[in-house]
Amino acid sequence: MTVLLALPAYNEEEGLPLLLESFRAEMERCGYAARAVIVDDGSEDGTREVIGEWSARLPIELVRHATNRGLGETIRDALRRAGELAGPDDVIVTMDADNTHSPALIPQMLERIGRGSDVVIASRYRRGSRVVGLSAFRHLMCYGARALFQITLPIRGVRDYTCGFRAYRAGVIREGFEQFGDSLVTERSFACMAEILLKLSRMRLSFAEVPMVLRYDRKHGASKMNVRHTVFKTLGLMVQLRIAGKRPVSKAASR
Ligand SMILES: Nc1nc2c(ncn2[C@@H]2O[C@H](COP(=O)(O)OP(=O)(O)O)[C@@H](O)[C@H]2O)c(=O)[nH]1
Ligand SMILES: [Mg+2]
Repeated sequence: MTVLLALPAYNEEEGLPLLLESFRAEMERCGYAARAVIVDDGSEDGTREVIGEWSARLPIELVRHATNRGLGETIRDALRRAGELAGPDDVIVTMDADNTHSPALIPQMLERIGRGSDVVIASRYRRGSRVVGLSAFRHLMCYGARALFQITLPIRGVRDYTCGFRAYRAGVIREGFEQFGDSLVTERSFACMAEILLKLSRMRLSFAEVPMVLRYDRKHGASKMNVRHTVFKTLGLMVQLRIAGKRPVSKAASR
């Protein structure tokens, strides 16, 4: 089994090397084969150089966007490429590239996949979860999103719809693209994380969560999330998917 790390990266020269080092060390400690797909979304800082340096220490496939296209297209390209590269027993892990998520949680996520889950979310809303360093305002926004999603579009086993730290059985991602094509991810904004989950939930999968400690205090620089825009887009997504219903959707019907 290989762990394929699929990373969206936009101007992450500070966090990315720290994340890659702890990922590599954790995979080595547990004896997992590891590789990474990193989509550099038109970064203007040293992200590309960091990836170049790290390619000698970890098998990395770099996908480059010439200009900044936003998280949606970036995570879509990362997942699609990881799905193409993955073998049948492999696991695809997505994380933020800003070193606020800890790879030490990956073995627990893999264990849940080993026990039959298809998608495992590192969740901020389980016993033992903790969020360090996030503003009260962002807390409130995240909590509001959680409450609204759980009421309007519940998925069994899911409380954290928006966190970017997840493990997917590789076949789930391949099947997701077969079913939905590019429309697996249509949101450009941060709302794409919820969109992916809600679309996959139409495929009769098993979802699980493990408690995460989010170390937002480790973040270098400001968040790239435009909160107002994200709230607006997220509400739009809720309405759209709520109207579409939760029935299984074929590729043709989802276009
Ligand atoms: N491709 C792309 N990735 C982005 C963009 N903005 C943020 N990201 C990536 O998305 C992830 C989440 O962004 P981040 O700033 O950590 O958001 P926060 O943790 O919610 O405040 C990180 O890996 C970023 O590099 C963007 O415009 N394009
Ligand atoms: Mg982050």
